[in-house]
Amino acid sequence: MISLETTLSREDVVRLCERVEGAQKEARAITKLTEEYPAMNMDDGYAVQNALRARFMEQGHKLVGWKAGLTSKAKMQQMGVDVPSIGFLTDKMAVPENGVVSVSELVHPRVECEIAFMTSKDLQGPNCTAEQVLAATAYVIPAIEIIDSRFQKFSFDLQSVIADNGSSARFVGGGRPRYVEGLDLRTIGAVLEKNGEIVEMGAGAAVMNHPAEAVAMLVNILHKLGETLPAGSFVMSGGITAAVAVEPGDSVVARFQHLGSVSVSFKE
Ligand code: OOG
Ligand code: MG
Repeated sequence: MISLETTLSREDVVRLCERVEGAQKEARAITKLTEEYPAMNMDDGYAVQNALRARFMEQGHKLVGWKAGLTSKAKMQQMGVDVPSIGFLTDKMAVPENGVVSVSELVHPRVECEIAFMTSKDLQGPNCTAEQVLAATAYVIPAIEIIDSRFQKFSFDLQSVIADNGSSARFVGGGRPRYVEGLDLRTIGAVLEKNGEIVEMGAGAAVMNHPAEAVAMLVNILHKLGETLPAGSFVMSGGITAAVAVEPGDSVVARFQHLGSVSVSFKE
């Protein structure tokens, strides 16, 4: 059951969904949705995101998992928000390890290093805990997320970014999948390199003190969307550090303690 407290009419949700979809497909920057709908709230943002997900599913995209976003202080400070959010991930967003992403398909991409979870049991809210997440985790794997806000100057508010599916654009999983038993995800270090230089670094605890907390938060938001997290989901727990802008010619490597590294590069 969906338990969102929305203020937008169905027609406005469809209208905003089409606007975001157009901006994503044509790699075009648009103004924040709140400029036209100043009263819209976060739940309205999720209503637009739900409509976008339904539309992509109708077009044959497959849901492969979800992402938590704005889960670290570094990310919140960078974006000027203080509440985490979630978005959905489809097969069309997946990039192979060491793959090449075409920047011309995106507006102004940035990269983030994240710990991703592959689940082996169904999870559901409203009271999902980090312990339940860890018990339902098949393995963790390092990931790079390529985010791309469709809003001008990468400047947004929570309502708008949620409607834009949490800036989801592409993601890459790689490195060494590891069981969580015996791993302390809080103290795992991560280093983000661009063109051979270290540009950001951090540790797992940057994400809500433990990345599994971010996944539990995500499952609890899914409950509000009337969704559960099925076994076999790929879930990104959120950028550990601030996101880094990329352009054609750049190559990026995220190196994780115990989990190996994952890389991606960018062309025109
Ligand atoms: C929103 C998406 C944030 C993360 O890992 O924090 C995100 C944005 O910053 O555009 O994916
Ligand atoms: Mg992210």
